[in-house]
Amino acid sequence: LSLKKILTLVFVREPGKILLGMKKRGFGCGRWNGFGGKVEKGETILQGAKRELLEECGVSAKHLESVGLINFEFENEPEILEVHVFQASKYTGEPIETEEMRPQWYKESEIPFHLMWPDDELWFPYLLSGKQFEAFFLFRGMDVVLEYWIKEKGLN
Ligand code: 6U4
Ligand code: NA
Ligand code: NA
Repeated sequence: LSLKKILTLVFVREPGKILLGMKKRGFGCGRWNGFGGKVEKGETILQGAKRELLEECGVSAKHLESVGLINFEFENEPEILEVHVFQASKYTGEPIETEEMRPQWYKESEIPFHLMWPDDELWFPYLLSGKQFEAFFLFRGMDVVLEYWIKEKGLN
């Protein structure tokens, strides 16, 4: 029995802009986020990432680039969330609202960090500048980061 849950998180990019989705239900409800979810049995992480992007906003990624790997731990909870973060700059389809997400383009200079998971503000600089990263966050509830580290992938 694994205490690690594998999840994906995908950001669609255009020059100077990034696509976020308002999560309408479930985990992270009420926050702007990337698109993603649990990787299912029998699919690869990349397949899971593409599937969730399509299910949640109608966008088909031609290619996903790996940008980060984040482990989340929640105080007093044994389960670790391993979130694989990707970006897509080649895709087909215009973003559409679904039952789970309301998509909206944001300028990179106007990202609504106060309406996002609090860790996002800490690692978005890596995403936006195209640096691959690895990170760890320990949360108390949904709002407080108790401990964290972030490092550029391949550096110590
Ligand atoms: P169901 O409803 O079971 O189908 P599913 O879409 O598979 O759900 P969901 O939406 O619960 O999974 O996945 C959670 C999403 O939230 C993933 O894309 C990862 C992301 N996520 C989780 N914790 C996060 C955090 N602290 N900061 C962040 N994204 C987080 O930026
Ligand atoms: Na999801
Ligand atoms: Na899912």
